[in-house]
Amino acid sequence: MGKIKKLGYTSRILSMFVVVFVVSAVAMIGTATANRNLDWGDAPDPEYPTLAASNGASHGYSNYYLGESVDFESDGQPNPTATGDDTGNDDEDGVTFVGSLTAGNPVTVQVTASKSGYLNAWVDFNADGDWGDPDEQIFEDVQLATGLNQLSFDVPQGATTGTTFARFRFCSDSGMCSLYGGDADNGEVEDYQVNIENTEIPEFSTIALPVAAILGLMFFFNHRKRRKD
Ligand SMILES: [Ca+2]
Ligand SMILES: [Ca+2]
Ligand SMILES: [Ca+2]
Ligand SMILES: [Ca+2]
Repeated sequence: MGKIKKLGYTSRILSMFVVVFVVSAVAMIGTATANRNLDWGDAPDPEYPTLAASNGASHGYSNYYLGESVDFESDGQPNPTATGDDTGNDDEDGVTFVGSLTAGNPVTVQVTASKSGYLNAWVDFNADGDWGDPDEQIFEDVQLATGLNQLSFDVPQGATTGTTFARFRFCSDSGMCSLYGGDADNGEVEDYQVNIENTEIPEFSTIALPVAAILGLMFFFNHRKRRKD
């Protein structure tokens, strides 16, 4: 009986130790999560998911970033021009559009990566406040090399002319930041205001005069040449 009683006492001590260990481990994980330094976007919210309350994009602070640097914020930094993260240390420095965005045409974009990793990006081509419409994801887990990467994407024929917004997310692994909202273990999010320019053919009156002038000059010189002959 004494032995059984002793075993019961030992197992109670062991159980208590296990409970204390598990509770401490959970508390430590919770503290680590709460204290993570995160990078957030700055596209206007609403409509775009930028703030934590809107399931905005966030990335654990790491050595995977776009451009020359990444900083961390306590929450998204939305403003009307997607420049809320540019104050102080401007870390929105990894993406350069070469030339203008025009409907139906390709655009070159230069993206600088701190390490080899994966890029996902979106442009709100119909300017309806989301990046969820068909063809709005312009890069899907595209592997980047360390340094400068020259990429291109097509602006859809039906893209809405005017101001809209783009989001670029970069991280270490494929699939880690393939959605435009939500948390990723590492990397960076950079949001940009972009302009889709008008490609309409100029009105007849604006092209008729130069064309008439050229034709007139051609006729004049041709006429003079024939008189000399
Ligand atoms: Ca930042
Ligand atoms: Ca950056
Ligand atoms: Ca959209
Ligand atoms: Ca920005």
